[in-house]
Amino acid sequence: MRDKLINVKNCLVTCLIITMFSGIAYAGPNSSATCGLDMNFSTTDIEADIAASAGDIITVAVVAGGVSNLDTYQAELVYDTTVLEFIEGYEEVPMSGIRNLLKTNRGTTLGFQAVEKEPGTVNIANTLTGTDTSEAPEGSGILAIIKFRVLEDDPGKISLANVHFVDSSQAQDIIRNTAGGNVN
Ligand SMILES: [Ca+2]
Repeated sequence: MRDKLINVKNCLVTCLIITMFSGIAYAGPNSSATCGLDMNFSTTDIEADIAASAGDIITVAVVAGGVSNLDTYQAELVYDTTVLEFIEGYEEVPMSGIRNLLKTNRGTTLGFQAVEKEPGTVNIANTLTGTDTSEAPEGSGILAIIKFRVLEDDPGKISLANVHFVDSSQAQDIIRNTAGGNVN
């Protein structure tokens, strides 16, 4: 009886260790990366809030932090449709000296998109051409620039959802450390 209990216990410990290791194996190199919104792209500080009135146009930057060999990203901006209207998205604004993070190491990108897939949700995605690790950037930078029209004087918010980063060896992470922004 005692041997059986010890066997059951050993089995439970083994199961626990397997679960822990598979958990570690699943977390890729970007598991601790961040993704946040800078509600005013024209200033260098990252602002979580912007003051705006009906009729104003706000330009929001999607900013990644702590990435490792980033090759591809996808994210959703979820916003209040009563307060905000999506206008357009860009991967960078060269005239303002704003380059896309993916191009940091002279790589070229393919298929940037910022598409309103349903009212209140804009999907952004972008990828490096090829999978050259030497072109895949480290660190922090701009993933997208998104313009919204403010429809009401009421406060509204934009949050990030379904953020996925993929590195140059095709290891994919869901980015859980995200930060949205507020229109006041
Ligand atoms: Ca700013």
